[in-house]
Amino acid sequence: MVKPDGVQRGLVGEIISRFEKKGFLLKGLKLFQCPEELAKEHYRDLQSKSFFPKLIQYVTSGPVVCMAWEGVGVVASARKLIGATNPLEAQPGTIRGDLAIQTGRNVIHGSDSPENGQREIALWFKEDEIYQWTQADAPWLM
Ligand code: RTP
Repeated sequence: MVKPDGVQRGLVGEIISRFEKKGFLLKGLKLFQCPEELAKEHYRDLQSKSFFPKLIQYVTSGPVVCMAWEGVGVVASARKLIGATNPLEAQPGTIRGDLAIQTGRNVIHGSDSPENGQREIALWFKEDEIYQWTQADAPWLM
């Protein structure tokens, strides 16, 4: 998900491009204003943290771009493409390392496990917003 600061700063194309160029398959994509209840459910594991209210305010402060990406090892690879939570600790070349400076404005969220990826797709997308399609066969890439 491109967070509200990423949308406001015009980074949506840049971020989508990095996942596309890596070779992942885009299965769902939408601009979406996140309701407070959904933000709280999405980040329920962090509800005891002191920054939780600010996090909810941030994620609901403007539209986000929800993306569902598919591919071999996509969750772990996306974490690498995204970089560390604190952008100042994120490696140059990563999305956060290149495009952000504050943990509280770190431009993108990525699922941290395949199970959470499935859970989050079900939370953020309706069933008919996920498209089943495949790239042209390229067996030499496997
Ligand atoms: P995300 O879920 O957004 O991909 O981030 P993450 O796994 O890298 O980090 P996580 O620990 O799950 O935190 C979720 C989001 O909460 C905000 N945060 N603020 N100390 C703070 O003020 C603080 N710590 C975390 C960040 O927006 C982080 O991405």
